[in-house]
Amino acid sequence: MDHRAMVRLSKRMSRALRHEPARVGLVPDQGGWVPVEDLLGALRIDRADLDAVVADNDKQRFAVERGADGVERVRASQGHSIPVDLGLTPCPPPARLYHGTSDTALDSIRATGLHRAGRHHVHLSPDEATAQRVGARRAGGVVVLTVDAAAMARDGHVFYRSANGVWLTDAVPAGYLAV
Ligand code: HQG
Repeated sequence: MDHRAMVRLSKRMSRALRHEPARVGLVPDQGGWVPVEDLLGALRIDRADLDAVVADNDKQRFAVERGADGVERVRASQGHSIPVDLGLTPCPPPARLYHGTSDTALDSIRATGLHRAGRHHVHLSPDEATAQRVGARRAGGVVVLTVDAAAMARDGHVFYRSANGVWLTDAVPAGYLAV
């Protein structure tokens, strides 16, 4: 598979595992897992292609695990809009985290802080370079906001770290943000 085919398949897998499983006849369990065989059938792909996307994916979006029942399952590590309990345990964050967004969102973010939009959590990056890439997905100029995660943690906000290193929290009030 060439790079473009990998990106295309990664997007189809994201859609099936994070947003619209029913569209392709999948029913993820509470943790968001589906049997690997079911995903292969639903997307009409072979195992080698799935493994290639799971292994090479730039962001390690997907995880494969064998359950106690011997069945191999796959899920997205974060980014869902369907209800899912990822079973993450709260984790003390680094002092600073970063959020990449568009300058067109700045006024609104200054007024109301960061919201989770359609996803389960606000997504924060561990470094500025990653946040830059996240923000570059939006139209407009990229802005990287610095989040005072140390202060948030002190004030009782809970953070989680997904299997692929994305930091998650429910919301970031404007007072903890700096441009
Ligand atoms: C913005 C991708 C106005 C927020 C990425 C963002 C990430 C506000 C957008 C992951 C706002 C939500 C998540 C407010 C937040 N006013 N705009 N008060 N609060 N926003 O896609 O963080 O490729 O749901 O800044 O790389 O961009 O899917 O979140 O622009 O890791 O694996 O509302 O998704 O990963 O957009 O991206 P998103 P995000 P994947």
